[in-house]
Amino acid sequence: MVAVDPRSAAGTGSDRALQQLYADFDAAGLMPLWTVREGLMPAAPAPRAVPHVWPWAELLPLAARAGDLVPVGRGGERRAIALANPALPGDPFATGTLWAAVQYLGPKEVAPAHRHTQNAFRFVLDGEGVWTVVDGDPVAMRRGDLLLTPGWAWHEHHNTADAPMVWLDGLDIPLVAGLEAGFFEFGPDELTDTTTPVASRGERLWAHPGLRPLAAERDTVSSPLPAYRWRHTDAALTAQLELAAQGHPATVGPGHAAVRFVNPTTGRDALPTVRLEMHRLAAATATTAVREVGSSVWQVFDGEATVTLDDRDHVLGTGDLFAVPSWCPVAIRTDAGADLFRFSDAPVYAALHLARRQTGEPA
Ligand code: GTQ
Ligand code: FE2
Repeated sequence: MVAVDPRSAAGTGSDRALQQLYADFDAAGLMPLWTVREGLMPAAPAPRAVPHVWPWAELLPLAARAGDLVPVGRGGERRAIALANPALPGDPFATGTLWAAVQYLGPKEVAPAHRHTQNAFRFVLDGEGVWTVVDGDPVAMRRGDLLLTPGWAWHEHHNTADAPMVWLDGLDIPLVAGLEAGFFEFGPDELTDTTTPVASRGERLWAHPGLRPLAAERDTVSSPLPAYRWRHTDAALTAQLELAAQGHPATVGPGHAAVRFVNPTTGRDALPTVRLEMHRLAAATATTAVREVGSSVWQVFDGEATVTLDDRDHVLGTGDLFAVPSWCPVAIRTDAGADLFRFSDAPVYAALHLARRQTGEPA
C-alpha cells in the first residue's frame, strides 16, 4: 500500500496508482471528499451572490419602457423585471434564495389569475389604483402598504386608475427552484373580480390590533391578514422612537426603530419562507454592523441613507434597492433620517436551525 498525504495527493497526483484511482473513482461515479472539502465546507458561508445596489432612477424608466413595449397577459403573466445579481449570471435572482422585481401595470391593465407554490408579497413605494385579488378577496394597494400572496393562493392584479402603477415584488422563487418544489396553475383568462373595496375581507376580519375572531380557531402557517397598511406601520415606528426618547427600551438600537410583519394567529413570520420588516432610522443615526446567515433585499422607502456592505459605502435615496448576501456585514447611517423596507429568507434558516448572527462595531 502506498502511504500518501491526502492533501498533497489531491494537489499533485504524481503517483501513477493514485492517478488511476482517481480515474476509476470518476468512472464509477464517485468523488473523494479530500479533493473537494474546502469548497464544500467553508469556514464560513461563501455565497455566490455579491452585495449589489439597483438605483430606482435607473429601474423606473426601464420599467416604463417595458410598459410601452411589452403587453401583459397570459403566458408571461406579469410585467415583472427582476433584480439580477451580477454574480449569478443568467439567473434573475437578487440572491441565491430571493426574487425581487419591479412590476409595472399600465392604466386599466389586468394581470390574469394564477397560483403557484412560491410565496409572494408586494411592497408599494408609491401610487395607488391597483387591486390585487387574493383567493377572491380584492385588496387595495397604496403607498407604504405590504400585501401578501401566500403560496398556492390564486391572485390577479388590475389597475383601475388612469396612471400606471409600479411596485416591488418579493418571492422565494430561487429557493423553491433549488428545493425542486414548484407547482403552477393558470386561472381564468378574464378578471374574476372587478370590485374595488376600500378594505379587503381579510382586513375587516383581522386588522384589529390584538383581537382574534373566535370563528378562526385554527392557526395558519401564512398570515390571514392580506395587507399591512402604512398608517399602522408608520404609527408603530413613530411610537418606538418617541418611547425610546423618553428612556423606554422600545427600539433595536439608538435611533433605530423596527417592526416585523407577522401572522396574527401565531406571532411568527407572515410567510413561511420570507421575513418582512420595516426599519426607521432617526436623524443622525448609525447602526452597528450586523451579519447574518441568509440573505436579504432592502428598499429605501423614504429619506436618504448610506449603507456599508462588505466595507463599501453606497449612498442611497428613496426607491433604491440593495441585496445583502449571506454573512455579509451591513451597517446603515443617515443624517436626515430614513425608512427602509427589508425582506429576507430568515424563517427558512431559523426553521432549519442554521440561523446565526454576529454584531460588530459601529461602522
Ligand atoms: O405578481 O403574480 O414578480 O407570479 C413574479 C412572479 C410577480 C405575480 C413576480 C409572479 C408575480
Ligand atoms: Fe404570481
